[in-house]
Amino acid sequence: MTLVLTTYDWVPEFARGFVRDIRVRWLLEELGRPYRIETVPLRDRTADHLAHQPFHQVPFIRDGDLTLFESGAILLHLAEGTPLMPPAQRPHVQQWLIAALNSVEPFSMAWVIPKFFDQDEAGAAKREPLLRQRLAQLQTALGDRPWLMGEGFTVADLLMADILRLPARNGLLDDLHGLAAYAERATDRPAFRKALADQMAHWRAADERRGAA
Ligand SMILES: N[C@@H](CCC(=O)N[C@@H](CS)C(=O)NCC(=O)O)C(=O)O
Repeated sequence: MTLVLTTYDWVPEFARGFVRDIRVRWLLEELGRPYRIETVPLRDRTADHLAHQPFHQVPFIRDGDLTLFESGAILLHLAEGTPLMPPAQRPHVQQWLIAALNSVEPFSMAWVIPKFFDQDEAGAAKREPLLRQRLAQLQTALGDRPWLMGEGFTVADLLMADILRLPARNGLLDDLHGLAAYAERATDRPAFRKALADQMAHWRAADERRGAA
């Protein structure tokens, strides 16, 4: 049965390319796993949406009989048994994936919310030093390795690199050359490019449907 990935039916311009279904699309492209997209309304959120995602968010997936929300849990589930989660490295891949979610993303979000959602530059500036500190620490931990596990790209790199995209785009990696190169290496992968192009096409199609309505 084809895996179903659910995202919003439409989002405003500033969120495009960053809605977290991108992580799942990216992994599915890396794995060459077919999937189709379904949507839930962003504006008039439904009870059916809440039944699949208790915080009324996206993404969530349906994989056969299994329904899963939380992008991290979805990535862990899909990567299991694939080269993106080598069995010998499993505990450390999980460690870095959770570090991405729990030790890096919260600092990024604490800066993203004032900067992009609230348009509060002073608030964002207050959060920036802590985010910069985390990013510098991450660069030190990465050292000279191409990927967090060494030679092989894993699902932990996929998630970490996705989380680095907004800080990178806004110049926060400009002085962190090793980390910037890591993020670029990851997002240069054909699977990411395809995932991003597909997500952007999804929003364009949503605009067209709105225009036609
Ligand atoms: N921890 C959740 C966060 C999901 C999340 O923040 N989704 C955003 C889209 S990227 C969303 O649904 N935002 C709308 C909202 O929070 O109401 C995950 O990683 O899946």
